[in-house]
Amino acid sequence: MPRFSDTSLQNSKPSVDRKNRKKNVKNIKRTNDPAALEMLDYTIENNIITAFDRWSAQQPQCAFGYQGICCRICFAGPCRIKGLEGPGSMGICGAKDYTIVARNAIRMMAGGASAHSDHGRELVEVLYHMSEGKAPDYEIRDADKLKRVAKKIGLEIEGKTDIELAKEVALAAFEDYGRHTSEGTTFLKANLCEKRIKKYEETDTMPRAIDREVVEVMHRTHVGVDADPVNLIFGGVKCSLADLTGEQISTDISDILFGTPKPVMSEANLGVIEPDKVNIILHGHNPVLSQMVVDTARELEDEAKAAGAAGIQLSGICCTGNEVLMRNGVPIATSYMAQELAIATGAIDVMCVDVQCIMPGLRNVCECFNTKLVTTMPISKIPGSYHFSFEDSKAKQSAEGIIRLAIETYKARKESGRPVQVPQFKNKLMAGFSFEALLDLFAAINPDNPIKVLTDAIIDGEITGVCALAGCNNLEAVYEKSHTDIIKELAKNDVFMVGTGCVMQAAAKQGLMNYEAVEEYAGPGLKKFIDRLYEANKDKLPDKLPLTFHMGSCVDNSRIFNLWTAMANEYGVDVPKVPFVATAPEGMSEKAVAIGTWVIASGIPCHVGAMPPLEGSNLVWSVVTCIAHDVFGGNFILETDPQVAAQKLIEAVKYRAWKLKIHMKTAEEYGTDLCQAF
Ligand code: MSK
Repeated sequence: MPRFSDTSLQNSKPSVDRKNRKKNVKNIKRTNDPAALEMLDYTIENNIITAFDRWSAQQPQCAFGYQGICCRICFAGPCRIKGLEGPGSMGICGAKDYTIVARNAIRMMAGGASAHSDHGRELVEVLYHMSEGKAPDYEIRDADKLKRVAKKIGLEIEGKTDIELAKEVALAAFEDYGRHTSEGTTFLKANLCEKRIKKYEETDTMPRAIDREVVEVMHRTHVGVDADPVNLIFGGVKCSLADLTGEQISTDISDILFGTPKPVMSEANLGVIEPDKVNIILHGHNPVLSQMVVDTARELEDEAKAAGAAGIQLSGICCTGNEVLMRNGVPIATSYMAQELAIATGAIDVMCVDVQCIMPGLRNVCECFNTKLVTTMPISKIPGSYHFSFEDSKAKQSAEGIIRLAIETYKARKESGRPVQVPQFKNKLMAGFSFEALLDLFAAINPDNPIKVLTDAIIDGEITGVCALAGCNNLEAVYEKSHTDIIKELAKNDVFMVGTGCVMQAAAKQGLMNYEAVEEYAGPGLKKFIDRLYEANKDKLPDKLPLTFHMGSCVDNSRIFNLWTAMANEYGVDVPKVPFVATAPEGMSEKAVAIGTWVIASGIPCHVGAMPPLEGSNLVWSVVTCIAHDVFGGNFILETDPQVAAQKLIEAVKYRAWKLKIHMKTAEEYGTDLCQAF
């Protein structure tokens, strides 16, 4: 096989340049999701304004902001870069395009790191309060994971009770937020391979403490501080690795408190809403309250029936949805961009939200349908909504209050006789693939060294490599089409896919997370691999295995990081040599920017399909698409066409597998150590 089968793809520029990215702004039906399309007909007909209308109203968007060359950091501005030369080529302070683009980008990383790690901090507080007897509704649901995490971060576990250990784990996590020394964050270092630790130490990108790195980014981007784009970006990398620390803490502690996910069956898309039941949507990110609602809903089923309902139907949106799907099989209603369309069905009694990715626009749609919008976190309120303040000392009481409000709203809905419009689209799915659950599948084939099942499948050519699917929705692309196009193309080319976040909700909703999709889309090698895993595990699985393996919410990208680290350790190489790629076909949030950055700093090529605001500086563009590869082994692939993007990802993963195989073969043939310099 040649080094690259198509060298035209080895170009850091996107296939369509900025000026030729044409969008039909009058057609707001920008999706391939049949349920969303039906609801858009309904909202258009009934003058209900949603994100799809607002996207159209925002066109054309500001070209300066789109390219990242608008600076609003001080109020001498806003300044824009208006040309290549003269005074208009700089901000008032003299900041050039590269400084402005780099500052804006790393402020996004700090925003993302704050969100993920503050989510983690809530969990650490619950764990700590539980260990002190101050959060009586919580318990340790996975004591084995508690011990594994404790051991991994270097705690002595012998002779300690689970509660004692929980407290020590919580204290170690708190330390990662506010350490004043510079040895690096514990939860990150404990999960990195040796070569990455060295890399981050050499490049001064090892995060010292989460809060400190966020503060440092805010400081260095203040007017009149750091103007060097490369220095700024390295600061952003350090902050993004602090984000990864926060994600690892979130995942580990969620699993300890609520259980480590195992394969579970469910359904996805708006068809999961059942008008004759009390419908509660759980939306946001943090499972501390939503898990309590799930547990309490089972207990209050009879109250719902006494109110005339057929029961309580919970469903999820965004990553709270992913959390309760992974652990409890709660169905997915829809993903980020269609959150208002779920309310427009008229069948939702309560939408309970916590933090992140909650559109303020929900409020107006709720008003049309008498849906109660319930906010639960002190930092996340929406004018006109109900607020049930979450406190971990009385979590169950809050959950009961929310469910009873939904029962009352159901009664009013039925009495009003208001018609509902629930699209009859839904698909079967299998989710619940934590890192541990994946290893468990592999262990049925190789109990002594489970990860070898995956690494060998690549070396033997059964599968091409692995791709992480991650990220959001962005109407810059056609909602969910980029996700589904890329998944189908990767499947055809035998790429094993794991994923998190809203991309996995697209996969689930559109029937790409079940075995039927394996039969329809998988190439022969991928199908053989998935069938082989199923055959070895069929006694303990609820169904045949899916095409795409759902690993959880945004913070659970840490599970994917654990997977590629295990693969690197098994191959005996650093991560940049592992045949692994990543894609965020519709990246949108600051969290996605932070994730993408630590993905490339881990040594993984990362595609982003909605253009981040970087095109205003050729220098910054070349740092993130090319130089990052030289330093960290990973780089961004910024490509808006999903078909071209899929080909670029396939080329990248094939090239890595090709190189690894050659070096492994050579080492074997000559009885030498595996070369580390390729
Ligand atoms: S919810 S961050 S839109 S994945 Fe995690 Fe979806 Fe992106 Fe929010």
